[in-house]
Amino acid sequence: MELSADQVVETFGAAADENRMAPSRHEQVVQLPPEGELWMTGDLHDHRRNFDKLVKAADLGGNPQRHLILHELIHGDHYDAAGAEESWITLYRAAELKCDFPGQVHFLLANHDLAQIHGKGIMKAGLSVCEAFTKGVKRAFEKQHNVVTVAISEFLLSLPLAARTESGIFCCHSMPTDDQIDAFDFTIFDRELTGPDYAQRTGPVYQLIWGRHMSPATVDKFAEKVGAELILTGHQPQEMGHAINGDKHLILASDHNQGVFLPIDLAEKYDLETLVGRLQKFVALDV
Ligand SMILES: [Mn+2]
Repeated sequence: MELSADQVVETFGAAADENRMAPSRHEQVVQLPPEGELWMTGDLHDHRRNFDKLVKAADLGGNPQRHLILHELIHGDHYDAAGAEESWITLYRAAELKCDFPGQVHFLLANHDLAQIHGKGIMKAGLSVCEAFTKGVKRAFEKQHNVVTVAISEFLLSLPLAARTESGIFCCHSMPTDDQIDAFDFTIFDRELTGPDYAQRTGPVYQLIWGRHMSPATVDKFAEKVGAELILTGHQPQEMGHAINGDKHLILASDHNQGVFLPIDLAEKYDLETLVGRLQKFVALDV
C-alpha cells in the first residue's frame, strides 16, 4: 500500500469532521436510532484479520440499517525489525470506512488513543508503544511525518466517549474504578471537553477510559447515572473473548482469534444473558 501524506492527512481530516459533525452526536455521546442493527466490538489492537473479517461481514454498503462501533484500534503486533509499529494503517483504514459510511461507523475514545495523542504513557516489554507508533509514521512518511502525526492526533481527539441505544444499552471503552465512581464527573458526556478533563488520574475522561476491575456495585452506579440498563465495554483483556461483570456489564475483546463482536437489534430490549447468547466469535466467521 503506497499512500501519500496528502491523502492520509485528507482522509483523517475528513473522518474527524464526520466524527464531530455527525447529526447523531450530542456532545460526547452518539445516539443510535431506535431501529436497525448495532455491531459492537471490543479492543481491536491492529488485529488486521479480524478487522478485515468484520468489515466484510458487516457489508455496510449492502446493509444501510447496520451500525458498527470500533475502539482501541492502534498498538498491535505489527513491528518491523527496527522497532517501528504500523497500526496507523488500521487506523487509516477505519478512517476511510468512516468517510465511506459516516452515518454507520462510530468510534469510542480509548486509553491507547489518549496515550498516543500525548506520545507516551504505555510500555510493552520495556518499550514505549507510543514511540514505536510514531516511529512507524516517520518511516512511512519521512519528511512529512509531522503533518501526518498532527492529523492522527486531531482524528483521535474527535472521537466521542460513548454511544447509547434507545433500548438502554450504553457503550464506552471502560468505566471509572470503585475509588473514583462517587466523585466522577458525569457532565463530560454532555459538554465540550477541555485540557483538565484528560489529565492523568484526575481527569474524568482519563478515569473513564483507563479504569479497570470495577465492581458490579460501581457498574450499577454508573448505569444509573447515565440512564442505562446495560453497559458494553472493552479495555480489560479477555482470553475467551468476553467476560460478565455482575448483571449489567459485558466486556468484549476483538483482538485475537477467540475474540468476539456483538450484533444487536436496536429495536429489541435485552438482558445480559440474551446478549451473551448473541456473541459471535471471529474464528467462526466464514467470510
Ligand atoms: Mn484500553
